[in-house]
Amino acid sequence: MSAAPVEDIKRASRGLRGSLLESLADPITGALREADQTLIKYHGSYQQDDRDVREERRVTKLEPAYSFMIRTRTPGGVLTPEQWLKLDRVANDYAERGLRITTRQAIQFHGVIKTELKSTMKAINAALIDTLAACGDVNRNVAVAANPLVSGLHATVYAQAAALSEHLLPNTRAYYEIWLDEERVAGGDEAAEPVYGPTYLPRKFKIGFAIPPINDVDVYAQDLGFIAIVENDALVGYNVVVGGGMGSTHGDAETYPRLADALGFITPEQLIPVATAVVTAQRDLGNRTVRKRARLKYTIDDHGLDVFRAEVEQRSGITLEASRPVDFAHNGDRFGWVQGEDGRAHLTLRVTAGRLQDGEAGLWQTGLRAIAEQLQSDGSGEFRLTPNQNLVIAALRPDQRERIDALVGTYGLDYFRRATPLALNSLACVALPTCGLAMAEAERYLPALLEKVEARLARHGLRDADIHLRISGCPNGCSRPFLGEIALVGKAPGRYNLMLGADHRGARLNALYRENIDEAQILDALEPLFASYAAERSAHERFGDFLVRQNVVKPKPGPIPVVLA
Ligand code: SRM
Ligand code: SF4
Repeated sequence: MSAAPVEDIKRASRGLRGSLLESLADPITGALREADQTLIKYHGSYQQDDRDVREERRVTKLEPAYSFMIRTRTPGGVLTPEQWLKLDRVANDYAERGLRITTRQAIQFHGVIKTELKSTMKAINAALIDTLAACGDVNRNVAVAANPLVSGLHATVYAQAAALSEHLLPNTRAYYEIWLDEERVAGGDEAAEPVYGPTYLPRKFKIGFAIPPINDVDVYAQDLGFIAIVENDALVGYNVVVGGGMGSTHGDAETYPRLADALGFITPEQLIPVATAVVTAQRDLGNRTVRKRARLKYTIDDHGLDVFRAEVEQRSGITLEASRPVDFAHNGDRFGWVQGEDGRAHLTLRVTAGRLQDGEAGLWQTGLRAIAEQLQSDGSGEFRLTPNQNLVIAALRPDQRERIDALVGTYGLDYFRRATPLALNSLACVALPTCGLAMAEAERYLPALLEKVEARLARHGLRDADIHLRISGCPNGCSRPFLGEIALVGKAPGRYNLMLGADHRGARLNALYRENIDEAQILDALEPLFASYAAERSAHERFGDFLVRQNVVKPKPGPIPVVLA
């Protein structure tokens, strides 16, 4: 697809204003004007329609059931209890289907109608949370390891990530004028954008910070990743990795998932200049003609890693040192209670597909409201969203544990105690009914799929096998499926590509095993593999590694060596 229309919209937008005000004021339709549908993304919102009723409304000649998804900018997913309560209120007052934790530690609201969009934005901002640049061709929400074990280090890395997120925000005042009624600054429409320039980036851009040994952010899937290097319990710097990304298009070999390459090592002080140099190099070298080839991963493949590194060094004035050795244990979360090194306690809850809504699987919204109120009255504790769509009730004093445990039990939020490892580590993107790009179900199908795969595992004594399963409704890869030991990638309603053989550390992509198959075929394809895994695996050998060792699939080697049993 040509990128020209989007480039033109950005250039003509007068600092992302476009005709959003006119679109919002138009009472005839629940939609925005076409160009404004692109521009609103930079304000953190997508126009969508309810795909469950699309056909029925078409037949009855009604316009699609338009509504808006809104995504927060919450670097590292850290929220105070006060902020939680305000976002919970937003979900009740304006949205459908509760709150949704995303794979980049944001909260999404679905189903907000156009006439309530501005009130919703105001209510989110009243919680001192904005949505600016949560979507669009800019730096997105910065992901940060939620690992609660290393409290001091988490605080340091989080502070750097939050500062970088602020540094890379667009300068435009449009957001504040349109949603928060701030006065237009006299003398011009466009604030200078020293980092982005008038057409912003060629494509979305994503940054993640990992703290080994846990790779919960899937650092190799980021455009720009920082891996904390710790010596004697202190942060000495970061390994910088560039060019990760998941998105691809079925049948288009020009697009592919790719893991990030090592750029080199930097000290903490060098973070902002190096990150800015990577972003501006992508701004200037990225493909602005073919949008599907516009991500940094393609810029690096087109120009070569060495050329890109030289560009970053020249722009930042910093020569990167050789990367330091790193290894990761896994890319999942640590569930249950852990005691941080500073004595604070942290409880990680499993949230299936990130959806926080009252239902048979627990009173998630009501229960978390009660917990937030408790933290508020205790004057201690915070929430951390994880990049695996889970929730940490973090930084608690030891005396708070019992009260929080009681609330977790009362509202049925203790699924993590019963769930199989397969269920604990699974990821699903939103897909239907809101995602306009979904080809198959993901979030809504995950619970049923898990039950069926668990039953097949149980037949081979593998109920407790720790296997990472991911499902996405299309190959854009929002649940980072190409890093799943087992992954289903939507192809058509009820049909998926079955991908196998990633490792469990986020350091090796999987490979296609069977194309365009339905549920029965998926289960039948997995069953003999479970049987041979049960019979022939080596001690501690993970499912993905086993499949590679057995030549069931032949994925490309990843960025850090894997020792196959
Ligand atoms: Fe995503 C587009 C949901 C993380 C790759 N993503 C979308 C849209 C906005 C559909 C659209 O463009 O119309 C989805 C909205 C669905 C809905 O109804 O809410 C959507 N993406 C999500 C979320 C909510 C999935 C989730 O289940 O949590 C995640 C929000 C993250 C956030 O808070 O910012 C989400 N998306 C990701 C990730 C994972 C990550 O960033 O770690 C990826 C793969 C990494 C990457 O970017 O390569 C991802 N989303 C995409 C792509 C493919 C981009 C590409 O390079 O081709 C698209 C389509 C596009 O941009 O054209 C997309
Ligand atoms: Fe939508 Fe595809 Fe992303 Fe799933 S992976 S949320 S179906 S764009």
